[in-house]
Amino acid sequence: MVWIEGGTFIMGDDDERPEERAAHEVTVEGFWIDRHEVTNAQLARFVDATGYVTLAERRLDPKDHPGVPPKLLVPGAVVFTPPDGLLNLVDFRQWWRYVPGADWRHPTGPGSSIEGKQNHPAVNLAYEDAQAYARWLGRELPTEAQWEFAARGGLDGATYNWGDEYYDPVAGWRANTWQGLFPLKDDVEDGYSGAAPVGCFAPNGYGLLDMAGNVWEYARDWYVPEHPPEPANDPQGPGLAVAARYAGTATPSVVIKGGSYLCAPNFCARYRPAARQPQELGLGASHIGFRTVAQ
Ligand SMILES: [Ca+2]
Ligand SMILES: [Ca+2]
Repeated sequence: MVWIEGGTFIMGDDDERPEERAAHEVTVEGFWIDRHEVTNAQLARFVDATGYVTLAERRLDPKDHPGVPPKLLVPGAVVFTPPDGLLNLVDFRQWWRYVPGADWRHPTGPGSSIEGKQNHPAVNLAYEDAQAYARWLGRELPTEAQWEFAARGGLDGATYNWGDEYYDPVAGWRANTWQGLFPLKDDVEDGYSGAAPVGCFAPNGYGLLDMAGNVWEYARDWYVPEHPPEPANDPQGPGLAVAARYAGTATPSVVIKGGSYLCAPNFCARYRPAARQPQELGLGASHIGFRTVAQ
């Protein structure tokens, strides 16, 4: 882990997507954070030691899913599948599939495995799985403020973790993202199609790896579709009640940060520290992992 000295920074970005507004000052205390995304090898140690079964491996209880036919109550995760053609860039069902049997040991479903991928980020995990791992180590998931502060690596106000230019021909690619036309064709100019082993790209100013791209990472916070104006300087983020009010449901989504190998300039471009996206509870995906923090 890496010690991050606390400090005050500008969280959010007024010039990018609406959900990143309003940019506001936040102060975080010092904390430890994992240098890299939690890997398959690390998750395996947790599972071996505790017998923990991830959500994507558990049988689904019909009581929790009233009205869903039993044959659809099969555990799995959401897996990216490049489409042959594309009608629009709105309907994500063209490139996301719920795959029964997809879990952290089977990243793209039955028949796939993590053999030779011990240093890849663990994926297809639900928020509660990530939290269970963190708590086993006496840690937590980072708050969104902690995560964003750490991602910026001391470059307060920069668009990217490394500066203001997405691509510098001299420095080369700084993160595992998607080059070419998403979701049809990944030109793989950065050398990696899909997730890469952790730490294939240069660290940020705090020595942290893959704080942009590779896989998204869970933050601890509930998601609201903007940074709430009050309290402006609360590093804990909005509480459940506030997020539930925004979401109109008792179980709002949580925040994910950092973007992934699927983020492309023509689509989400969320490989920026201010970028954020909601992820529903109880569902893992092939482009989402996590890292932990300790006080
Ligand atoms: Ca890539
Ligand atoms: Ca990442």
